Amino acid sequence: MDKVIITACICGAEVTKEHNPAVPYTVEEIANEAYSAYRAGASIIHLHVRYDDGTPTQDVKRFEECIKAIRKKCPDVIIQPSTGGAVGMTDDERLQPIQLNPEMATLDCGTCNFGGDDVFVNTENQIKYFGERMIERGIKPEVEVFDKGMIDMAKRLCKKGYIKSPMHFDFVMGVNGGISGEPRDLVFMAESIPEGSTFTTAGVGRCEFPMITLSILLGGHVRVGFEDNVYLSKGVLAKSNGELVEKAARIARELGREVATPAEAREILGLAPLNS
Ligand code: KMH
Ligand code: ZN
Repeated sequence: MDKVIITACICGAEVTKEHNPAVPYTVEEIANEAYSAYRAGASIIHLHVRYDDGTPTQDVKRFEECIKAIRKKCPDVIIQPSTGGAVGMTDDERLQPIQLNPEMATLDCGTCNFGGDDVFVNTENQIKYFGERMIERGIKPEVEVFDKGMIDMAKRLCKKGYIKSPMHFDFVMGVNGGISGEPRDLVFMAESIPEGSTFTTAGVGRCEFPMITLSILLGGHVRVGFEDNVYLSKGVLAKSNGELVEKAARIARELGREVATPAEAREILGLAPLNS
């Protein structure tokens, strides 16, 4: 089996310092959290950014500042901006960070309830629009799916040329409105993607560590971080994203899979080597 790629989703758009005081908002906090994750073994940083008061933003200048600050501390890490942003943002608002030509970016492949009255909207035409913009710029999408039907949508749009093959999926398990985070759900998702695809798994809240453990066993990759979960174990807040990554790396090694470096992650995902 390939080595395990660990993605750290260090900040997200919804989680706040009220949930965990270590959630980063400022450029410096975001860079420090990325560094803690990188040092612990993360080769991809899934990036949302905030203004200093914690408000989520897709502002390209703020992304540029954060990416520069992360690059200084983590020279070879893969930075994967979110194009999901926060619920309610417009398409072009969400797409701003792709102007910076990152190696990867997320491509959300369906609409779902997102807790309370929130609906995260990704219509078929929106997904096509986002997919085309990423192809134009040579950006590898991480196909983010919150339910099985979204895998089917991605497969259809891949056939039509809106997403390049082989696809790399992120299964987000346990969102209140998406597929739940039971083992059989993840097996179902993993068995539903086209041959030759790769996948990573994220589990929300208490699903995080059970889901990533199963993902490692199934030959997948893993995502951990404050965007998905702020606890290291039951009732114990993680002091940093690095602590969550450390635990993921420990589980991977215990299960006989080594952790991929950024260079190895690029090879597994078919990304160009750095500075090529
Ligand atoms: N914040 C969520 C509404 C992504 O990054 O692409 C969407 C999200 C997905 O986090
Ligand atoms: Zn995200």
